[in-house]
Amino acid sequence: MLNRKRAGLLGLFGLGLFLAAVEPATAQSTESTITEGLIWGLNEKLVYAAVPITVLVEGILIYTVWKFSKNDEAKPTQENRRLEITWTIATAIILLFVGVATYQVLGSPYVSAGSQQAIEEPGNVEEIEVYGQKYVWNFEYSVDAEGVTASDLTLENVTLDEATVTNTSGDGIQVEDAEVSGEKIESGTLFNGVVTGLDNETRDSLTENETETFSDVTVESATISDATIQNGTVSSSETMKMPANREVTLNITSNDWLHSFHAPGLGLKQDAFPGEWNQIRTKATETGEHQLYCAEYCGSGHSDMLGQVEVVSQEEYREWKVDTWLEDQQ
Ligand SMILES: [Cu+2]
Repeated sequence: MLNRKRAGLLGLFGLGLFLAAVEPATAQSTESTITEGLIWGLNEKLVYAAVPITVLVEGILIYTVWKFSKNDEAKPTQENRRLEITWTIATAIILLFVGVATYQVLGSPYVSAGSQQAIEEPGNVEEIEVYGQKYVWNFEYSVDAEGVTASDLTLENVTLDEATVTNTSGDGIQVEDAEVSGEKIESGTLFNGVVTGLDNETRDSLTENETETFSDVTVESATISDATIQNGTVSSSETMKMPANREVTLNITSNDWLHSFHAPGLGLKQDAFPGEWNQIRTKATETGEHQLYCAEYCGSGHSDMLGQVEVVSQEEYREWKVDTWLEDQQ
């Protein structure tokens, strides 16, 4: 037979156990991206609203069972207007809280890309193209970089379309608007190149630092220094690089059929449909490596459709892109 004191202690012990059980769910808010922070923040708010309600309801239930278990005759409850109005209003307030808190998160552009809500820094967004395909993830990045120097690198077939060539006698030729393997170099200096399409007479007639514009000039086996790369692209497979502390938009599509980009460690998930582009907008708050999955059953190799998301510093990200771009030119 339980007395009141024992029942109270038992109740407290049960409450402690329950709180210990829900604690891990609220403690996981590590926030490696703004998106993840928003999602876990909402989860935390809802858990803190749900716990007191659960304790109250279960408490009343247990108390009622204990208190009235020895009644031989069940008596009907009298109408209690005050109690009915109280629980109606309390429920409305709780639902309103859940609705407003959820809408704030679901309406955020970091959770629902394409949302009308304003974003923190609208400019300076890094865009990465994501292609799902049986059974691998491929990524494409754009390269716009200044001051790229690769003096030990040999470029093949540099086409100077409407280029401005300055004869700097031995210091290399300066180029503007050059095209390297179909990619544009805004300006730079080419060394050691064999210039074709520019006849010797014209070249020799150029005095030092004189500038002339030519079309269809080709430079073979040249090296490059201090170039500005514009509209270049590089790609990677399985591992996606991503800069930290910078706005990122992932444009996601599929080359064959349904897949789903899912990086739970970053709080990111979006379907990949062929012929359509879905977006994820986010900003990583720290560097690190995260597992990437395909979260849409896509065939026999679905479980092997794994990848990595590497969040690196902005400098490392830029360097990686430029190095990869230069390697691709060789
Ligand atoms: Cu898949």
